[in-house]
Amino acid sequence: MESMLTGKNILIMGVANERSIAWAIAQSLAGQGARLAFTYENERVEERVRKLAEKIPDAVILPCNVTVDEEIDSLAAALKERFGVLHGLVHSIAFAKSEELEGHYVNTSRAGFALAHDISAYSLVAVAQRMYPLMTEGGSIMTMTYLGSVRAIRNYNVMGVAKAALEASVRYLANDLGQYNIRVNGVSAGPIRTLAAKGIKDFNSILHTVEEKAPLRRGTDPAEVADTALFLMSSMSRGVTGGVIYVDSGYNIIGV
Ligand code: NAD
Ligand code: IMJ
Repeated sequence: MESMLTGKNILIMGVANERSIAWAIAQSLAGQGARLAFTYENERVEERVRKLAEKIPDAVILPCNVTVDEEIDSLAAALKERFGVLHGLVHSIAFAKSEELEGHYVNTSRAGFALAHDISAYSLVAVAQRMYPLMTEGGSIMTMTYLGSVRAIRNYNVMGVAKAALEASVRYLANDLGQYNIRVNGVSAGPIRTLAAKGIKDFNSILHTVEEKAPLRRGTDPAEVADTALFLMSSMSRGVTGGVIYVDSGYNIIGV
């Protein structure tokens, strides 16, 4: 059988190490024949990203700190040269200062709010505006989000507000880019032990609560997030845009 993503060129942003959700997604997409480009945030993670990406045949590896417009410009130029046409974009990037991820949201600083929104929400717009002109055969853009966008979750604080902006941004981008047959969606994953979960207070107890209360009575496996990404990157999801798909063992539907 022909693979689902044969002939598709897809950009993956947000691999930091082998636990990154973006890395699970990359493996799923590569397994279905996609040609992949990876970006890394800075030299600190470059070596690790190179080591991982080298496992994938023909992978392109490029730098991109999403807070720097010129780096996104250069990325778009490099992809135009290497790929010509782009079919998919996976955005799996978030950051807030650790001091904003504990205590009360009411104490959020102006600078902390701005930084979290810049990296975690605006970056999707900044990247989409430079990549959609390369999606001349239509395309699929996806980002990663979390339940803290719609519920007040302890310690998630300014990240929750940034994810709410990100999800609203998905709707506006979907409305703008639909005319070019470019779809834009979010995947809301349940808690997963990655670098972005490291040092988070009570993470263990949150995982435990999900395993106990979620309809499927278990946590979220990055591979199942990755397979939803595969669906979104493929033509199987051709009628789906502007939405958020929960991959969280059903936890989000639970009341008391
Ligand atoms: P991760 O730490 O592996 O990935 C976060 C990535 O963001 C890293 O690769 C990091 O390099 C990148 N990044 C941060 N600042 C950047 C910048 N200025 N420029 C470029 N890249 C930058 O952790 P993860 O859990 O794989 O997180 C990926 C996404 O999934 C995030 O959007 C996160 O909010 C979301 N998410 C995570 C969970 C979870 O429980 N781990 C649950 C739901 C959603
Ligand atoms: C993050 C903080 C607080 C509670 C949290 C999380 N819960 C979950 C996460 C319950 C599941 C992980 N998550 C969904 C994120 O989006 C994480 C984003 C993040 C994590 C860090 C940790 C290290 C740091 N800055 C960060 N910025 C964003 O310095």
